[in-house]
Parts: sequence; structure tokens; C-alpha cells
Amino acid sequence: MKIALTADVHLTTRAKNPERYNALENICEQSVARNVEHLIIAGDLFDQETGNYSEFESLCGAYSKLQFHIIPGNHDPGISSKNVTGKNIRVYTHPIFQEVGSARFLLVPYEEGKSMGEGVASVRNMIGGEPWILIGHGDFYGGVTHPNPLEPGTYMPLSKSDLERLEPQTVFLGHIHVPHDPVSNVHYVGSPSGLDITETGRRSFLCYDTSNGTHERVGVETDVLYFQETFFVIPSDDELETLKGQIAAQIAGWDIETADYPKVQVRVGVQGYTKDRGALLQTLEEGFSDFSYYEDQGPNMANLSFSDNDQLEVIANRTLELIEELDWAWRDGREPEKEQVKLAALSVIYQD
Ligand SMILES: [Mn+2]
Repeated sequence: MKIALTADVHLTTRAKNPERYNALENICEQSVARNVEHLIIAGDLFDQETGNYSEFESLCGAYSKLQFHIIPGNHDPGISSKNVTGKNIRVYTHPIFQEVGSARFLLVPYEEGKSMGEGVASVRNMIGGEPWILIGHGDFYGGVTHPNPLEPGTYMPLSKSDLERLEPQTVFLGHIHVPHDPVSNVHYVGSPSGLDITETGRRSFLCYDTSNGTHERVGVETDVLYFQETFFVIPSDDELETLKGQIAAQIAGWDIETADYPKVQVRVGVQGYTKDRGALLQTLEEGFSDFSYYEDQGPNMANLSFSDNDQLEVIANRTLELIEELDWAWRDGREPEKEQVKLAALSVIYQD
């Protein structure tokens, strides 16, 4: 049996964020097409609590073959069957083991001020020897490679020692919106529709196979695709050609079909030094002419300065080569990025 998983949909109203409803509906449609009967939502289904969730309830009503299993997240900790209700909707307000197909899921609702280990404590004696899957909403400690930029602080952390102590076979988490796998058996589902320009690229949901314990990421058809690109320029006679090539390479890396181009909203920035700010802006505009800019903000040129000093150009090029040759692998994440170091060096060379 296959089970669909998503998280961090952050529904508001259809009028305000139709794209979030459309993404969830797309997950439902693809689930039904795959004969999936259960959709688990690992927290933050709603962006904030209200007294009326009828738009979501009628969405569920349209997919009567699907069972919706909802755990609350830090954005919707107070949801329950008292305020979200429907024949095929179940909201889990306490940690509980739930058998779906041949798999045992422990569904742990978000609780403020608690760690995941504490959240699991009340049902710990039920864990037993059978393999089980933990579903929760929070930070993974010892692997916060993508902190949630919108929410600094710690949310119901799951630590490596929790993993070693409790031994879940697999963990699926909501909260961090970037889909990723911090360790081999811990997976962030990721938001199914980018909430803003920082949530870039194609979005996905997970399809878990209870027969063999594996899962696959399935792409969500979204209304919007966000991308952010920043380019680094140093003055040279072929700076425009170089930039053109970089733009084409970045767009190719998005891995999207031409048919999806109208969905794209891009934020473009450029840093460094140029011999011709006007020509450079034109190159950027031509390079991204197939796409819309996020909030109609054109390329950000604020960090690009003019320079036509040939001697400084020679020094700058040699300096950048030397920075490139440094061992960058020793960093542990807190030190400046290579691009930041390059910018700082150029700033000294060009003395601006
Ligand atoms: Mn969230």
C-alpha cells in the first residue's frame, strides 16, 4: 500500500493564496491516480488558526477516497476535530500509533516547549520491537543544514540521541520547508508550493510504500515557480559574454520545461565590478526576458560598481585566482562564503 505525505502547506484562504490550495489539490489528484488512500500532513497545514476551515473541508469532501491524517504544527497547534471536521478528516491532538496498511506510524503533534523525545515519552512503552515510522513537526538537531529563515529559534527538536534511543525505522518531518534528507533515515517533506521567493525550485510530496519501506519524491504541479540567482562579475573585455553563459547555465539548472516558463518568478542580483553597468543590465534583462520578476523588481544592481582601471583588473584577477586555490573544505558553515571573501577582496583592491 502506498501513502502520500506532505507538510507546510500553510493554507490561508483561496482568495488570498489560491496556489496553496491548488498545490494540495494536485497532491490529492496524483494520490488518487496512484491508488493512494491515505494522505498524512506533517504539520502547518494552515498558516494560522481561524474559526472556520470550511475551504479545506470542502476540498477534502471532493476527494472522498482519500483519508486525511493531520498533525498540528507550530502554525496550527490548536486544530482538532472541534474546529476541523469531515468524514475523511482526522486531526491528531495526542501522540498515537496508527497502523496504515502494514506500516506502524507514530504521529506526534507539535507541542510548544517540548522536544520530540518528550513528545514521544507518553507512548514510549508502546514502541515494541516492530519497525515504526515517526511523523512529526520540528527541527532535526545535529543536522540543521537548512534552518527555517522565517522562524529562528528551536521547534520541537529531534536529536540524534533521540534517534539512537527510540530507533524509528524512518522519520518524516515538517517544519523546514526545503525538501531534504539531513541523515539517511530522516526526511523533510518540504512545502508543496513555495511560500515566497526564498522557497525556490520544483516542489514535491512523498509517496511511501508500506510493502518495502521505501519512498519516492513526486513533483507537484504548482502555479508558481520561484528562483533566485546572483551573479558575480569582474571587469574584463568578455564580461558580458561570460555573464550570458552563466545565465544560460543557471536557467538550464532549473530543469523546467518551456511550458512552465510563465509560472516562473525570479529574483536576480549581480555583485562585483563592471566596465559598463548599462550593458550589463541589458545582458541580464535579455537573459531573463522569458520570465517575470518577483514583485516586479528588476535585476538588483546595487552591489555592482563601475571600474575601468586596467591595472586594478590585473590585480583583481590574480587575487581571485588565489582565493579560488584556497582550501574551502575546512569551513564548518559559520565562516564567510567564498563569494563573500572575493567581494571583500575586490572592495579592498578597488577601494570603494
Ligand atoms: Mn511551516
